[in-house]
Amino acid sequence: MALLEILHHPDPRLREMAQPVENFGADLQALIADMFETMYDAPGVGLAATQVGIPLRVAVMDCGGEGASEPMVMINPEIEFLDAPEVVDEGCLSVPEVADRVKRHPRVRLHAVDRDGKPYELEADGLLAQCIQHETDHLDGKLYIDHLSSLKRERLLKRQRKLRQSA
Ligand code: GNR
Ligand code: NI
Repeated sequence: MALLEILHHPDPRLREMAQPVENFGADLQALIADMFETMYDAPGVGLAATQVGIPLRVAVMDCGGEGASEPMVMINPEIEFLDAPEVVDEGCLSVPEVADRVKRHPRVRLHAVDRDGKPYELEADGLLAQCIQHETDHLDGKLYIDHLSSLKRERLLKRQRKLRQSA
């Protein structure tokens, strides 16, 4: 197991379109183990392979609330939106120090495969639904700040620069 380096905006590797996973062998299992270790260490509730410089469509998540750990692996995800988007607070390990409000769908149905390549489906709401959308965006080379107006995005990044200078 190893801790992986989490890339920060504006690293161009965060903008790559990740490729579907086709090989579910030992390399993938090792990557997933390292991603869980890196996510829990950060700490975060989700991590996409894109964030550690691996352009494959795999993400790990643990959105279990109240201390209940619920590790999940999502590979080659497809999302069905089940309702209209609403404003929620969001942050990202690749855009550290700041957070802002974006629109996400409160309920989604996820179609994905697990770490062994077996297809599964689940309906999610709350933080898990938000995380599924956030991580799938990463796999498409998108960040939550892309959902902000350019004015709000510039203000956020300026606030981030100030926080980092004073740190
Ligand atoms: O740890 C994280 N918290 C979070 C909070 C609200 C919405 C999304 C997230 S995901 C984030 C970890 C991360 O950057 N995953 O890509
Ligand atoms: Ni993120």
